[in-house]
Amino acid sequence: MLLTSLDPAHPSATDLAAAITVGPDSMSRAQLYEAARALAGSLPAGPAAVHATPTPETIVAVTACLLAGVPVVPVPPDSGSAELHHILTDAEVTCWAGSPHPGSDLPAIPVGRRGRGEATTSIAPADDDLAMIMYTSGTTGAPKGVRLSHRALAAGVDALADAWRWTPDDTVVHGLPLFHLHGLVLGVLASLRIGSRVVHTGKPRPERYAAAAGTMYFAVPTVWSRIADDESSARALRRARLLVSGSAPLPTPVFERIAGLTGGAPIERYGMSETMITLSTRADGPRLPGSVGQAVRGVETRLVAESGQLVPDDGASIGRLQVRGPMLFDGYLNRPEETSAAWTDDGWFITGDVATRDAAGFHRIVGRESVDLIKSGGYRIGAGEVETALLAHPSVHEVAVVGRADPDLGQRVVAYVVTEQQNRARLADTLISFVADTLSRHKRPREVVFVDDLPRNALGKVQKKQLQ
Ligand code: MLC
Ligand code: AMP
Repeated sequence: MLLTSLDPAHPSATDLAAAITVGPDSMSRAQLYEAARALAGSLPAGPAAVHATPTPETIVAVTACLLAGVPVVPVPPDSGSAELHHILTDAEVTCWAGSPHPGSDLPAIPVGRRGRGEATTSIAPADDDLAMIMYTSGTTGAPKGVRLSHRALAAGVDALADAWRWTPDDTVVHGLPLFHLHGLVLGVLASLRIGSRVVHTGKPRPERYAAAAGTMYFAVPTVWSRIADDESSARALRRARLLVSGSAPLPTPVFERIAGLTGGAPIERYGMSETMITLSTRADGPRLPGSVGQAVRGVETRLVAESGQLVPDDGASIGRLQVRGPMLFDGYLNRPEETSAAWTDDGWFITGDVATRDAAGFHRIVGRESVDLIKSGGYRIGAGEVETALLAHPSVHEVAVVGRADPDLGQRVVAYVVTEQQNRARLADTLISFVADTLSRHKRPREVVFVDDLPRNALGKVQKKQLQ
């Protein structure tokens, strides 16, 4: 069973007060289990969507799906119309577990209603069953559904328990969104497997992290950078056992400032929705700025040069990072071609990131192969999906979307637009809202730059490097 701490048949099963705290609300382990079981008994068999607001209800709903063996589809609450429609239809969602997204009229099974206790709860999901379909952006097209099995999630969590010496005595604190790997799987489900407590701060604000008493704190680099700028909050984290950063590169000055203010160098770990966390520095190992550490238990990595040769483990030669291990996904939903393109013929997953590795197996992520995947505040945003959204606006003739370095978000979305419209200030605002309302608010461009032409090469391909 994936969520071992909730399993009444497990030898160490005991209740735990305040196992989950979200903002002002807490639930014991038994309260969570009972609420989730009641909902699980009412869920139909097909995939269920969860409107993944940072609330206890979301945690009950996701837990219910996992107990019932119903694939759960976490939906970003800020999803706009086109993205919401895409996720619900692509995943063939049958209902909402818990409250629905206001933009959907699919039936919703509320949390708190007594279940009929029928069928689904009595069927324990098998390890190979699909646990979750998590949507993530590619370089082009609409987001892809990443198919994660119970087995992959369990293996991913167990490898982190090993790397971070994560035990039931820990309390994890974070305020990350509950619709991605970081906040949902690492930030909540891992604790329901390991037996640790979780405090979700609603939003990942420095003062809220400081006010919570945790042993492990999780955040993306944007949040660590904000904590580093808030000295008193940062100093309050001195009592923590581990400060963990991931989802985007942690800049060296932020690493050093956090280490200086808290007395502990942060753990940096690397992963993807498709692979869970595959690389990490260890609780009992060295932590250097820029290093995402070694392969976690069960994972192997290799770095491949453009020539196809393996690059030497000298800490300097750069290669395309490929990984394999038991926590990898089972392919993209409904995308056989993209699924097969994601693996090499000899079974390695192609991450799309480029890296170095030294003789002791420590990796540095140097960047991404494609300029078309943007990481903004830890969110993965495809340039192609934003371009497609903008091209649907009648005033847009041509467009190129890039990620530009941003001191707070790491990268921010910038759209270069060719238009004949004269009132450009107004058009910029219109286009930003247009993307926010169709895709999602966090995918909206932060800037629109109007140009007469896009820079193109002799073959007509847009030269994005000239725009960054
Ligand atoms: C929020 N907004 C963003 C944004 N976050 N815009 C661009 N990039 C972002 N990251 C927008 C909102 O839509 C809103 O728009 C406005 O900014 C203010 O919202 P907010 O909620 O007050 O923003 P803020 O507090 O600044 O949020 C920043 C943040 C948040 C860093 C706290 O983005 C965040 O929680 N990021 C974490 C993402 C994450 O968990 N990624 C993990 C993916 S899994 P408007 O229009 O309403 O004003 C993964 C694998 C792995 O990567 O390795 O972990
Ligand atoms: P996502 O699909 O949102 O899961 O994003 C995965 C991507 O985030 C990876 O392919 C990397 O590009 C990036 N990423 C995650 N962790 C790190 C890290 N520690 N350092 C650099 N990039 C990271």
